[in-house]
Amino acid sequence: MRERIVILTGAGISAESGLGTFRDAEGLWAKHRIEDVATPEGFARDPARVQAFYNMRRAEARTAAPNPAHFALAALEATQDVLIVTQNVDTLHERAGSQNLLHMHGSLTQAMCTSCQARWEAPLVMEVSDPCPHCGARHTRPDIVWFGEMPYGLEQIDAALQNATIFAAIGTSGTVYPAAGFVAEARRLGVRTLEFNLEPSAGQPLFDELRIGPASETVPNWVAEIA
Ligand code: BJW
Repeated sequence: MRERIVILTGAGISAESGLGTFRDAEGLWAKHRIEDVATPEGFARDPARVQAFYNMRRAEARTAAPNPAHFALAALEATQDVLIVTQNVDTLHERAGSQNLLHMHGSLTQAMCTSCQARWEAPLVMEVSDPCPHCGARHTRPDIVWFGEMPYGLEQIDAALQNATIFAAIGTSGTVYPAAGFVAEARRLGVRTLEFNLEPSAGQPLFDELRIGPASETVPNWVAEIA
C-alpha cells in the first residue's frame, strides 16, 4: 500500500551534518538570547546583531552537506506520498533531492522586504543598509519566522495531516508551537505517529512508536522497511 506520510523535521536531523541544534547543552540558545536574535522586537532594537547571527548561520549551512537521513527521506518519495515539513532553515532536504517540501520557519537562502513584502534570493552576507531590489526601501531582513510571527504553510500542513496515514517527527524537541501540536492533531485524526530522536521529546507520550538513536541510522532503517 502507498502510504501518505507527513514528516516533521527539526534541528536534530541536520546535527550530523555539523549544524548546531537550539536547545542542546551546546546549542544556539546557550550562546544567543532568543529575545535578541529570534524575535521581531530584537530585530527592531538591533538589526545589525540579527543580520550578523543569520549571516553566520548562512555561511555554516552553505558548507554543510546532507547526511544519510536527508537522502533516505528523498528516496522515500519514489515509493510513498511524502510531504516533508521542515522547521529547519537550511537547505539540506532539497540538496538531498526532496521535492515535496515546506519550510515552515522560512529559509536562510531567502530575503524579504518588510515594506513591500517582496522576497528574493538572499546574498551570502546581508547588510542592514541593503535596499529591496523591488521597491528600494532599506527595510530588508532574512525570510525567517521568528517568535510571535505566523509560520508558513499551515493550511497545507493541516490538509496533509487530514489525509495522512503516518505522521513522523524527526530530531525535534517538540517545544515550539504550532509544530509541536501536529502530533496531537495527527493522533486525534487516527494517524499512526512515529518519533525519531536521541531521547524522548516533550511530545513523546503522544507517539505510537519511538525510535531512539542518531537520525542518520534510524531514518534510513525505517525507510528501508517501508519502501
Ligand atoms: C537528534 C540528533 C540526532 C539531536 N538524531 N535527533 C505558550 C504556549 C504555546 C505557544 C506559545 C506560548 N507562548 C508563545 C507561544 C508561541 C511560540 C512558541 O511555541 N513558544 C514556545 C517556546 C512556548 N511560537 C511562535 O511564536 C510561532 N508562531 C506562532 O505561534 O504564531 C501564531 C500562531 C497562532 C495560531 C496558530 C498558529 C500560529 C513561531 C515559532 C518560530 C520559531 N522560530 C525558531 C527560530 C527561527 C529559525 C532559525 O533561526 O533557525 O525556529 S525557534 C527554533 O526552534 C527554530 C526551530 O525551527 C524551532 C524548533 O527547534 P527544534 O528543531 O525542535 O530544535 P531543538 O534544538 O529544540 O531540538 C533538537 C532535537 O533534536 C532534540 O530533541 C535532540 O534530542 C534531537 N537530536 N541530534 C536525532 N543526530
